Amino acid sequence: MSGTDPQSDYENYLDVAIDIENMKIRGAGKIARMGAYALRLFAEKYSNVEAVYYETLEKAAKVLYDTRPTAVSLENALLSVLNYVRPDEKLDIMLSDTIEGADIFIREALEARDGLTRFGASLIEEGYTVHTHCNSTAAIECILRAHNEGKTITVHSTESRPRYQGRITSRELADSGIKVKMLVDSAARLYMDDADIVVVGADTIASDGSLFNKVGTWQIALAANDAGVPFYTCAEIFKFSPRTRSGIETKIELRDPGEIADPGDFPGVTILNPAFDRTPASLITGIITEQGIVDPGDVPAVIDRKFAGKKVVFFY
Ligand code: RUB
Repeated sequence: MSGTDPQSDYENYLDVAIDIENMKIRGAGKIARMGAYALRLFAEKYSNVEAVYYETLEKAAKVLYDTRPTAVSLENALLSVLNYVRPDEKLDIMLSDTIEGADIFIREALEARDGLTRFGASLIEEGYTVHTHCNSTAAIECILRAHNEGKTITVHSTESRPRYQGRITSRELADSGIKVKMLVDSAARLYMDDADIVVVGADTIASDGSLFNKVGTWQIALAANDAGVPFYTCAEIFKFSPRTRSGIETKIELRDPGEIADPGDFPGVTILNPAFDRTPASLITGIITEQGIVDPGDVPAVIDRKFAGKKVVFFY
């Protein structure tokens, strides 16, 4: 999960796509950086002088986009590279622009994540119990920063069935010396009375201020609301969805039922495996970004500022 992830050993952009799809590469921030890196790789290895480069680049971006359609971070990373390349340029310029566009996105994405931790950590006070869900690097970095500032913190970490990313979070925070209590997802309400704040990650912030994040987040937000606990999501602004401004909805990724149980053991049963859910704006206290804490009602203005003049609908 470090800042060095894109310098990995991949030979081909398709291998990156495969590993995003099978979740070897996961988490909204990381898949975005690796998506940009995959287009960089595409340009580095490009040898097909017969084809129209920009069209093949768009096709490669579409293949990458289709791997995890809920996280707008990936889509925005790909758009950011595509927007950086001018289709009427000479091939060598387009190739070097693809590489430069990817590098810029990756650098700015990491800066954004680092930037938001200042605001996230300031919300976590001495002696707080923080509830988090799944495995969000942005949320973890906020918690670690508060811990490194000398605050004594306890973390409640829901394990996040079926892929158990919450276990990664629990180990990571415990290894850093933070007191962690891990609970099954369905115990979230039971222990919410002991929490002071909820801090989770984000795959997409839609224009109505709602949050798409790991399935179970919505229930945690409802539990927090019921218990009077503030609920925050960490979202670098590249996780805000400009396309939802024009009414194109965010799809919830449905994954293989086999991740939950062997369908052969349940004849006649349909196993549902949504990877994400949508938490409405009314349950969100604030969105922790690199620009400060954003009120869900201010999301359209943030989107309009960030994406002004950019082409934002490619894959629909
Ligand atoms: C991970 C998840 C994370 C967000 C944010 O889901 O929902 O909360 O992606 O992560 P999955 P980050 O494991 O299915 O990718 O803060 O690291 O960008």
